[in-house]
Amino acid sequence: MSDFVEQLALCVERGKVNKESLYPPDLKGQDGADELAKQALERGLQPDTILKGCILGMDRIGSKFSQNKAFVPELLMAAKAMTAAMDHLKPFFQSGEVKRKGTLIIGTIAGDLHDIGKNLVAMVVEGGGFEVVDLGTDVSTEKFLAAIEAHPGSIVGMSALLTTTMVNMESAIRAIKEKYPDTMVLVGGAPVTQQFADRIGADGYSPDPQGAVAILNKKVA
Ligand code: B1M
Repeated sequence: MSDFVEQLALCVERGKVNKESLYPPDLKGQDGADELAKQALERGLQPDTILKGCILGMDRIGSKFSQNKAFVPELLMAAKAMTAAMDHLKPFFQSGEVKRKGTLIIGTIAGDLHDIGKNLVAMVVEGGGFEVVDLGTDVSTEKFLAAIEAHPGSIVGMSALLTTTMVNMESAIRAIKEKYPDTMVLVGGAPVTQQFADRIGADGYSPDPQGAVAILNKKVA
C-alpha cells in the first residue's frame, strides 16, 4: 500500500476529518481524510484502492474499540473522517465502478428507540466496505420485510437495548425466515447474548461493531 493510502488510513483511524479540524491535537494543521482522498483521486489512484485505505483505518480503530483500547468518541470521529473521504468516492459507487461487498439492512427492533450503538455498527460496517440501509429505530417486522424485498440478497442486522424489546427480535426473525429463508440475520445490543441469539434462531451475534464486520466478511467470502 502506498504511503499516501497509509496516510489516509491513519487519518481515518485517528479521526482526522480535514485540515481545519482541531482533533486530534497532534495532527493539527495537517491534511485530513477529506483532502487526502481528493488528492488521491487527482493523482490517479483507483477509488477501490482509496476505499481499502479507509477500510484499513476503520478496521484498526474498530479492533481497538473491541479491545477497550478506544472508546465511542474515537469511533465516532473515525466514522466522521471516513465519511469525509467517502464523499469523494460516492460518485464511483453510484456509477458501479467500485463494488460493495454486500448490503446490510439494519434497524433497532420494534418498541426500542436506542440508536447510538446501532449507528456505530452501521458506520463501522459501512467502513468495512458494505452498503448499509439504515431503517432507524422502532423498526417493525413489516418494515424489515419490505426492506428485504427492496434489497434482495441483503443481510439483516437487528439491535436491541431493552430486555423488553429484545424479545421482539424472535418474532421478526421468524417472519423473515418464513418469507425469505435464505436471509441471514445478525443480532446485537447490550442485553443480547450468544445464547439468546441461538435460542431465537439468529444466524449471528456480535457484542460489538467489529465483530459484526467479521461475521459479514465471512458470509460474503
Ligand atoms: Co435507555 N436504557 N431507556 N435511553 N439507555 C438503557 C439501555 C438502560 C440499561 C439504563 C438503565 O436502566 N441502567 C435501561 C434498560 C434496562 C433493561 O432493559 N434491562 C434503559 C431504559 C429502561 C430506558 C427507558 C425505558 C427509560 C424510561 O423511559 N423509563 C427508555 C426506553 C425508550 C425506548 O427505547 N422505547 C430509555 C430511553 C433512553 C434515551 C432516549 C434517553 C437514550 C437513548 C438515546 C439514543 O439512543 N438516541 C437512552 C440511553 C442513552 C441509554 C443508556 C444510558 C446508553 C445506551 C447507549 O447508547 N450505550 C443505557 C444505559 C447504559 O448502557 N449505560 C440505557 C452506548 C452504545 C454505544 O452501546 O447501544 O450497547 P450499545 O451498542 C454497542 C453494543 O451493544 C453493540 O455495538 C455497540 C457498540 O459497541 N451493538 C451491536 C449494538 N447493536 C448491535 C447490533 C449488532 C451488533 C452489535 O448487529 C446487528
